[in-house]
Amino acid sequence: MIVYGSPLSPFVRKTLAYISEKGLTVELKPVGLGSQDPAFREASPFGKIPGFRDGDFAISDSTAIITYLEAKFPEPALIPADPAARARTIWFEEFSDTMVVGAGGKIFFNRIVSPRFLGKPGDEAVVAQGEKEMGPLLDYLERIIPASGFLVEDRLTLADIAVASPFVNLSHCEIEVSVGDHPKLAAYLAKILSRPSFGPMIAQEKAMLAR
Ligand SMILES: N[C@@H](CCC(=O)N[C@@H](CS)C(=O)NCC(=O)O)C(=O)O
Repeated sequence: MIVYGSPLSPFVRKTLAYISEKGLTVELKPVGLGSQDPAFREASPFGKIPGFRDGDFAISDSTAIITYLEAKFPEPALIPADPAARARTIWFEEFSDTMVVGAGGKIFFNRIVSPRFLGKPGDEAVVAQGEKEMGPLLDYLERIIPASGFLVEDRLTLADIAVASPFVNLSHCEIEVSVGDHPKLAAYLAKILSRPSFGPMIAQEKAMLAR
């Protein structure tokens, strides 16, 4: 199986961490923004990462890829079977993919992508807007993180993988969730992001950005 993309994308990172937690192995084929690589474009017609291939089957979108893998490899179940737990898991994934990535992406794009990869200075007004939008999202997570340290069913699910992933992009911008302001969220992120599914990947990303 192949994943096309870069772990600097929160969607690629989510997919790779999920694959690791499933105990599966994939080949990561690095693909940059705008790549016209035909095998990648067959998987991802609009060039978004991650793309994915399993033999003749090719598709894009982290949620679609994870849906395929969860159906093909049901154990360990990272999307619960119980209706309410399943719905909550998908809620957290959607919340993170749209709201957290939406706010965090404004910061990451202008602090890292634009200056480092596009050769254009970032727009600090957009960064400030992203930080403003992030505030209520952090407060929400601080309020609802259960004592178990897992968002759903008191065990690791896709919800935790999806929610933790975009916070790595913020840490690349040297924006850490502060223990002073959000102690539960800071402890939660430290625990999820130190798992073997995330830890080595984050170290590799940091090394890539340090070059
Ligand atoms: N809903 C998609 C979003 C994928 C996405 O927007 N990826 C970004 C990188 S973080 C991308 O490829 N952007 C390039 C573009 O839009 O051309 C998913 O979950 O995979």
